[in-house]
Amino acid sequence: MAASHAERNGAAARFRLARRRFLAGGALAMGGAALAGCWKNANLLRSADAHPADYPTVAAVNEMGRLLRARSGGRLALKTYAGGQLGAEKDTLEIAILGGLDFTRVSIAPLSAVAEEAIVPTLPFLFRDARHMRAALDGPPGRKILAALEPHGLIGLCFYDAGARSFYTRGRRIERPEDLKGLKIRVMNSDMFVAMVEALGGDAVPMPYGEVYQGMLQGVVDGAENNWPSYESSRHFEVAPVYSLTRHVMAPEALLMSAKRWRKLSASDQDLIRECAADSVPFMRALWDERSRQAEARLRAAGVEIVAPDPAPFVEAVRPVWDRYLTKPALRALAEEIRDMRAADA
Ligand code: GTR
Repeated sequence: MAASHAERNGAAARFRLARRRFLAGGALAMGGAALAGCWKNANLLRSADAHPADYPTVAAVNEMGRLLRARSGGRLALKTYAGGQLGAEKDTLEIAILGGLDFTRVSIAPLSAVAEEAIVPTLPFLFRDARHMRAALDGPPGRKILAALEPHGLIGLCFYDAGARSFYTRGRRIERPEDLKGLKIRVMNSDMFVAMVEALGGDAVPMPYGEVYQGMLQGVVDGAENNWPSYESSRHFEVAPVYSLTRHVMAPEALLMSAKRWRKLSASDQDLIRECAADSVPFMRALWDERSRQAEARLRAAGVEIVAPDPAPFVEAVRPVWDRYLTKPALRALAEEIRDMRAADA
């Protein structure tokens, strides 16, 4: 059904507000400038990651750095600051936009406040499986989404896998959407995630990843949602040992470069960076598949209680979220282009 003018205006206003909120950070702007001042070696590029050093996203960016160093004859190098050392994803994004950080690897979810196109791959139940997701992101839809970031100060280099996210709680089994009622569920910094959890009946609490363990321990939130590898490496399973396989979102990761830094590079170095980023993707996917299998096996062995709900009522409950975020015809067309990819293409 076509969205009314009022609905379209409402969505646009919500987006502008989210974007303003996102970019309003005086202290961070100063932090960014200070960080930029420390960068002595112009050929050493820095990247940030919320995950620990052994996580597949960090390994993939390190692999990209290895390729970059080798292919530039040692002229360009890349260092990753893992474990959230440079701040939460929202902060590193902001610092990269301001030019204080060269790269950042983040979930695509907080980018929804930067460019509306980034909302599309975070829509619930958009991708059928990993194969569909990879085909969509490697193809024209993925290229459109990465290119949409450029006017907002970020060069979208590539997507990495992040599997499917499922809910986990301190005790309640989530078998039907009603089971989320009255539960405070931590979500990433994304209005779409807030809307999704609310559509399912839960109370959404946006919170940086690094604070979730304590948040659950202290009962500030009752649960969260994430993929197997993050659920394991963050040790969230220790405080929230009931994992319900809702697989509601397959929001990918993105590797981004600061457009300010990008513009200072020669065209050939820009090409080289794009090429090395693209070549790190198959490396990451192989690591990801292996890590997901291992994490699931280790969590099962550790005694996590696993619930396998029927997805149908969850799919039904989040339908209004699609309508709410796809009021612009171009965004709806992008989502439908992905949804309708034939099995042969995906
Ligand atoms: C992980 C993702 C991180 C971060 C985290 C979160 O799956 O890899 O980039 O976004 O989820 O929930 O904040």
